[in-house]
Amino acid sequence: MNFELMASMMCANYGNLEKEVQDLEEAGIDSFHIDIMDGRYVPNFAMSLNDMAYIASVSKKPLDVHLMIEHPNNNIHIFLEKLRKGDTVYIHPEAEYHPSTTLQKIIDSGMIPGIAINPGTSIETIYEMLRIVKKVLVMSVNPGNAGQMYLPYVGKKIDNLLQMKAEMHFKVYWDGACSADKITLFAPKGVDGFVLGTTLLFGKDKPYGDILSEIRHMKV
Ligand code: S6P
Ligand code: MG
Repeated sequence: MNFELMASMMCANYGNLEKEVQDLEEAGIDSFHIDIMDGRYVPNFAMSLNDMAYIASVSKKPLDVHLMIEHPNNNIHIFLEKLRKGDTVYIHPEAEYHPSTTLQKIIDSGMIPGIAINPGTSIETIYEMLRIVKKVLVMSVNPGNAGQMYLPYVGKKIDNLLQMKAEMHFKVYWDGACSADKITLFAPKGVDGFVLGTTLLFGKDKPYGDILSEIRHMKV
């Protein structure tokens, strides 16, 4: 079964970020998930513009930039300038008056446009945007922190989105409290990728390579 695995870099060891990036690349990670927070849209500050730019400069792997910031249209160009063509940028539609304008900026700059949808956001409110974006990042925890509990009501929304993805041409990604049982259940249903944080990848007594290889060899 083919699915992507992304490393949630806010969970990485900042004592040696370069080594973390190298180790994850050697372990076979598909992309680096970068959680940018502004302390307003979410009650936390995680990674910064400079963290993102640094990882973009030391890795050839794609970046998966998750903007948890208010009104991204005001300053998204600062992020886009530091990315490489083909990187993905997700915005939260609730954080913007005109999210389709912001998504167009992402497209025009050669990046892959995505939306991140919160546990409490229903598909109906973002329906038209599903025709614009290439990726939908479904939050299975409330945005703002790593290490939270999975919110089970999100599963039904993912099932519903998966019904629509072929006709509307988007991919579906999982973000939050991703455990092995979620991958074995949702990869066969059609979820295209999973963001791995403290639940499955970081802070364990095993090398990243062993963890990623176990995930890829799980029976799904
Ligand atoms: C949360 C953020 C996520 C987390 C990830 C951490 O606001 O968007 O990307 O970093 O969920 O994973 P875990 O396994 O610690 O929940
Ligand atoms: Mg995220």
